[in-house]
Amino acid sequence: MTLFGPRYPEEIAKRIPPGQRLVKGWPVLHYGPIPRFDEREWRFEVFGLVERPISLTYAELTAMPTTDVVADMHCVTGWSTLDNTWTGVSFRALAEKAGVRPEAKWVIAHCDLGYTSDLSLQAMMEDDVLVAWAHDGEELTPEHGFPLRLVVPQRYAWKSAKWLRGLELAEHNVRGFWEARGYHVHADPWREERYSYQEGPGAELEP
Ligand SMILES: Nc1nc2c(c(=O)[nH]1)N[C@H]1C(S)=C(S)[C@@H](COP(=O)(O)O)O[C@H]1N2
Ligand SMILES: [Mo]
Repeated sequence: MTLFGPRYPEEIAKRIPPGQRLVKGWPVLHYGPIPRFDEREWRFEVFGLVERPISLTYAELTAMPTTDVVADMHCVTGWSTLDNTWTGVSFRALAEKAGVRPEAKWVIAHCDLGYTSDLSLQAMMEDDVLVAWAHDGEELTPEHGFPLRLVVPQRYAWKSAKWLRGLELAEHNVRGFWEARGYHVHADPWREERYSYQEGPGAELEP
């Protein structure tokens, strides 16, 4: 029970993780400039420990069977938004298409201009993880990640990498942009996994 700060109706309150507050609208948050999109040279790739590496044009990717996911979003700086509808292709569908090798334990997201994030394959295989190009029925705007972003609803939003260009399957973890700067490898907001000092010794061995 918090004495100060917002009070939410019970239905809403139970959807807001500890230390988070609801915001109006949809904040824009990222490090660095917004990359520009050149459809002729743009490819989305799934590579690394896979049987059949994937390289798709934007038209090919968006022609794949699509999925809609309704999900909440939690930024580690403290803001949350509820009931975002994302449209895209599920990670599971991509993993199946590529044929993930049994040694793969981690997924590294690669973005334009060098941003990366990492997650365990186990976290990525949740059924609400997708690569998305639309939000609430509208094409993503450039500041929110157009033409493509990763969405991992059950982890803090820095894992939902914008301007996504590739997903790499790996046996060993490679810490991403924020993970290398003191943020948690697993980033579950319900466990308040914000900072790397909270990680147990086996965090990068046992997802
Ligand atoms: N490529 C890239 N993706 C990124 C970031 C970034 O700096 N670069 N910031 C992350 C962070 S910290 C958050 S909270 C969300 C914010 O997404 P939004 O701007 O669409 O709200 O994007 C994430 N994805
Ligand atoms: Mo964030």
